[in-house]
Amino acid sequence: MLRYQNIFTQIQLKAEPEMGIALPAGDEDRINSTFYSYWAGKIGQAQIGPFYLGWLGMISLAFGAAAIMIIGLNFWAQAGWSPQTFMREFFWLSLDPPGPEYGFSPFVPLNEGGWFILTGAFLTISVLCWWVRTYMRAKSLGMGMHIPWAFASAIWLFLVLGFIRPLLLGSWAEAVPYGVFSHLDWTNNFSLIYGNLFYNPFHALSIAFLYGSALLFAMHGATILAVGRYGGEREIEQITDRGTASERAALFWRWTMGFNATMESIHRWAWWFAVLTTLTGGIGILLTGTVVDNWYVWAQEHHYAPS
Ligand code: 07D
Repeated sequence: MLRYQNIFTQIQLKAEPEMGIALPAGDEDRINSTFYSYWAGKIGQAQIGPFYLGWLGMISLAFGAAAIMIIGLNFWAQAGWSPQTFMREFFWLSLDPPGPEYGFSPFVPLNEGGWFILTGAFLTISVLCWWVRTYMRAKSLGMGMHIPWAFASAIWLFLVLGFIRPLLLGSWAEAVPYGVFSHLDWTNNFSLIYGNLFYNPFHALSIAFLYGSALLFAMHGATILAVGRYGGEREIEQITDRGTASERAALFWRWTMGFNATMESIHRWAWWFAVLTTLTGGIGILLTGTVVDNWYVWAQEHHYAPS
């Protein structure tokens, strides 16, 4: 069957909704209603839906919403239940972990960090259910597991920061607070306490992959847009043809830097850079305070910083 496939079109088609491939038997938790959004059509597909929610999606949204509600209500209580103060002080409000006197005990009075532990538990349930959902939906569509594994890398850093490292150090007080400026202050203090995080080689690797991800994304996005007039966004279809958008895109990089990634490999480059950002980041945070107490001293001992 002939299908109109260009998702970057300027023309917004409004016809019978595209419902996609049939779901496997026994996998029918789909909300089949759809609608069109003009503004969504400006940046991608105008058709919204069908959604697949299912039990995992519902559990995830419920726990995620409960976590955000707990954070919000704690903020509001700190603002003396005044909406104006809540808005004005929003960036400074914070839900903090229990103090060091509570160690890693799960039984902490709510107003002394109990809410923080509950929020972390709810957020973790929410994020893990969403992960299983990405796994199940990818399986259901016969896709590879690249999205769930990339997401798992981000969840690894999230769990190291909020759970695994505090567990290893036996103290909730090590966890990152929920708040805009408070979490920024936490990162700054963390760096100062452990002797300047710039000397942690895993932080350095994480930065290299983060910056590298941005660079690769900019290069790839720009290349594909630049050959859009030749249908460059139909990347894989064009891979074997001559004179196509793909060939021009590849030639551009070969001429300017002597090497070109392929239409397939550029996505592997991007995937690995993104995944390694949080993978190396999590390793760096886990080592801090457990294996290494002062990164500057560590760097001096390893002839990485001047003695
Ligand atoms: C955080 C984890 C995944 C998130 C998930 C989301 C929800 C719901 C909702 C709460 C992003 C789950 C949650 C869905 C949430 C509600 C309501 C991913 C995350 C699954 N640094 N630094 C990094 C730079 C300095 C410090 C990474 C640059 C100073 C600390 C990155 C500089 C100090 C930590 C990076 C710089 C310092 C980091 C983050 C420059 C003091 C970390 C990667 C130029 C400020 C984290 C190893 C990322 C890390 C981290 C960049 C400087 C401290 C590469 C560019 C010297 C403590 N820094 N940094 O993708 O991994 O995060 O370190 O100065 O913990 Mg740094």
